[in-house]
Amino acid sequence: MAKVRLNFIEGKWVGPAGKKYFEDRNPAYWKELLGSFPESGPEDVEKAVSAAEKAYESWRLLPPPKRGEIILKAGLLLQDQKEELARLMTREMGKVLKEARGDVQEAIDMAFYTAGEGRRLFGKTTTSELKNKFAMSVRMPVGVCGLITPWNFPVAIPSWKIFPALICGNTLIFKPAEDTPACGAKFVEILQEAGLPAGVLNLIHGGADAGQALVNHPRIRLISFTGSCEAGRMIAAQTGRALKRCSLEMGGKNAQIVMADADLDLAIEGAVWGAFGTTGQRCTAASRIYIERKIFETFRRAVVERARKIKVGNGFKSGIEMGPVINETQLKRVDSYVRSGIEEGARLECGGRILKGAAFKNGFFYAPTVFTRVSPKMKIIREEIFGPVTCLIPVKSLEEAIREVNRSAYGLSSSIYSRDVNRAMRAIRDIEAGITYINGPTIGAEVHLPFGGVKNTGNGHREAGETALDIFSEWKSVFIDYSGKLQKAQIDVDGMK
Ligand code: UN1
Repeated sequence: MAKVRLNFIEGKWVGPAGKKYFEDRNPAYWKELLGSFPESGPEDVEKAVSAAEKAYESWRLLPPPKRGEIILKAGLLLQDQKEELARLMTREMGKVLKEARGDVQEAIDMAFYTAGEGRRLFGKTTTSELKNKFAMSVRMPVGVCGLITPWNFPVAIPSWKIFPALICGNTLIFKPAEDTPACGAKFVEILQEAGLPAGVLNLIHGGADAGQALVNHPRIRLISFTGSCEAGRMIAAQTGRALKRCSLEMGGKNAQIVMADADLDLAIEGAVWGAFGTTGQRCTAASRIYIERKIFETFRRAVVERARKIKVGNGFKSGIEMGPVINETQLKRVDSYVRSGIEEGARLECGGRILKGAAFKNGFFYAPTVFTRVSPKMKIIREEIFGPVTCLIPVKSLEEAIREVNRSAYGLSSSIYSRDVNRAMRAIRDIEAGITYINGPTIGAEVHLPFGGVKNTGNGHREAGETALDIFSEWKSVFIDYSGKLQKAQIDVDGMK
């Protein structure tokens, strides 16, 4: 029997109050069971909140450079255990091993970056309108935070939330996705090994019930969520009513523009990686490619030819370039989007089917899919599919391309391939997205820059970079009057006296 796993509350591994468990399986070989994890609910969350509140009292007072040292240690442990963790990730969610290593590397980068923040966490000092008075701003922690993370970057995305939240002095309840509980648990073990005191980081496994219990818990001051737009909308409404802080990072319908003056081979390579890397299961994946009409035919032929040749299979096998889709529900969802594209009149250039046969038995594999003749009304061009599906669309000019790119309800990542600096600059200025790449694909953000998007992609926050600190801290303005008398702001205005 596969191992029964537990929640982690106040430094101890404990079972769920409801005594129910869910199974964690390998999407490349569904017969393989990784373990059974707690199906948690409000009672478990309540215990975790109490533990986090208790730990908060001393954690918030620990000097930030000391908190940084624990994060640095966690980074070093992640480095030591990179291979083990990457292998666990490939087994648990299917991405090819090379990419899984990249996912862990992103968390290592985030640890090293955030550790140094312990000696910064800069506020500002400024002037006062009154004599003998000093003014500054400082950061305060928020309190107990609930972190809800997705399965597609099961180590990197938790690191974007956990490390900045910790450096700011918060205590946490972390709920990893139901599809990747083992990676989540491993991350928590590493932080524990790094010396994090009991109760500072609590782990609650489960699905929607556990998530809802976190979102609706009155003593959780902040929810940070990455996942679907549908769930995010609900969380925004609930936290809004409760006047709770909430940062959301949701979908994308990211576009790549290719101008006729571009390095064509580079743009083709970028499109294929952007569309099919991580089986298209990145919120930054390129699912719309706008190509200047003059080069459309050449580009189309090359991308379709490349897509057909992509080796799909178990991410552990050498030579495999694309792993499975995360689970059966998602596989069916991807396929139903493809059917809708065909029904709405788009032309299927390649793929468009669930892969069957001995090599794919017991796994959820989908063929890399390319559509052309797509119109702006079609679902496949408007909605996030989160699978290996992309659309190629001819445009006559940069202006038209940018107009089409901006038609989307989302605005996470974007890219333009062009050798013309003027065009690149216009794209930087005019594309409505949180990220724009020049001569690079839509995927591949680095952790020291803000990550997030506009419109339905989020609610105005940016993770990673120094902007993450603004999610996980509250500003306090401090005024120090050393005049020895009552000075009235806005009233004692004659500074000369
Ligand atoms: C995501 O898909 O949710 O920029 C995150 C990238 C990665 C992170 C993706 N560094 O594609």
